[in-house]
Amino acid sequence: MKLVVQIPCYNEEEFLAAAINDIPEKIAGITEIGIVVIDDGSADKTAEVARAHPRVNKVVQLPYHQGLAVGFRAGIEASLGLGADIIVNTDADNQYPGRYIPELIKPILEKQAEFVVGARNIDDIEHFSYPKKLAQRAGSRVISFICSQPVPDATSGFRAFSRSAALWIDVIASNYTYTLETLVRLSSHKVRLAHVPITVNPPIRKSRLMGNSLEYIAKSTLDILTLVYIYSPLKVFISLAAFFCLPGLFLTGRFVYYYITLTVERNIATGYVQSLTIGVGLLIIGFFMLLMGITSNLIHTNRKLLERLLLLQQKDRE
Ligand SMILES: Nc1nc2c(ncn2[C@@H]2O[C@H](COP(=O)(O)OP(=O)(O)O)[C@@H](O)[C@H]2O)c(=O)[nH]1
Ligand SMILES: [Mg+2]
Repeated sequence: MKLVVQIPCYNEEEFLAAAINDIPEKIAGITEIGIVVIDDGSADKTAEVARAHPRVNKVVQLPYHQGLAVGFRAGIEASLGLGADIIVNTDADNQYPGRYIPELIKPILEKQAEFVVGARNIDDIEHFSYPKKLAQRAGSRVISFICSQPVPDATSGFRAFSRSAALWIDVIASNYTYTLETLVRLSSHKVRLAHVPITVNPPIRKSRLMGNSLEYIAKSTLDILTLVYIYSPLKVFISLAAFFCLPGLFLTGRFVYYYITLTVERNIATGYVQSLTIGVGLLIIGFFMLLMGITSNLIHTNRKLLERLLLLQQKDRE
């Protein structure tokens, strides 16, 4: 059973060696441990540090800076190429203690799950600001809703994938993070998900990914919205159709009720033309939302077919 630990990096010459040294050299149930470092066009000596480290098996060097999602995906391909049965993703700043790796991969070794997330207790993390904690919790709730199962820590970068789960991985909705999309995508393919509680090391530098809490919240919200309409378009457009159709029906019904009870039965002239105009307008918008939902669901079905073709292509390469 071969484990490959991948570390996506951007300007990590200072901290990378410590993160690699923290990875256990022996793990029960694992016969070989490989390490892949992905250098995403760093301006410093990240790639040199990685190549000089005796435990690193492969350094993937992207020709220019492309963002964490691209680096993560390149790492998954390289790890699969090295014959990994299990892939662990971790950070170069040694945020996730290497001693948790055996626990992280345990559900995969025991065939209980194919995808395991190291879940931090967000409330206990002192260096997270209050808005960041709020955003984390809200994000995890929305992702739990989309995935139809509880996801306690949706943005943790400490994860383990079985080979079969890793074959499904792709990131199309964001170029700065893979964390949310892998959860949504793999659970849409019924990959079994598990969560292992972990603690984190205190930060040794500022986040490379997020400048401040506001940026974090804005980017995560945009990511979640993109994921919802890519992966659950019917839910989005049916909700929008209901949002317009329900008041539309009410207003149109109001007009019809008064027209029948007053004008038809008692011959009293009634107004309520505004209700009719606005009601019909809303119904028309709602109807178009429904059509959009059907069209986007067809596109969604096509995407699923493409994903299946990509999977077959991956399997063919093996
Ligand atoms: N490939 C790539 N990796 C990145 C990029 N930004 C951050 N990383 C890596 O992603 C991991 C997490 O980054 P970090 O700054 O610790 O994010 P945080 O823990 O969410 O604050 C680290 O290993 C970084 O080197 C990027 O633009 N490209
Ligand atoms: Mg970090």
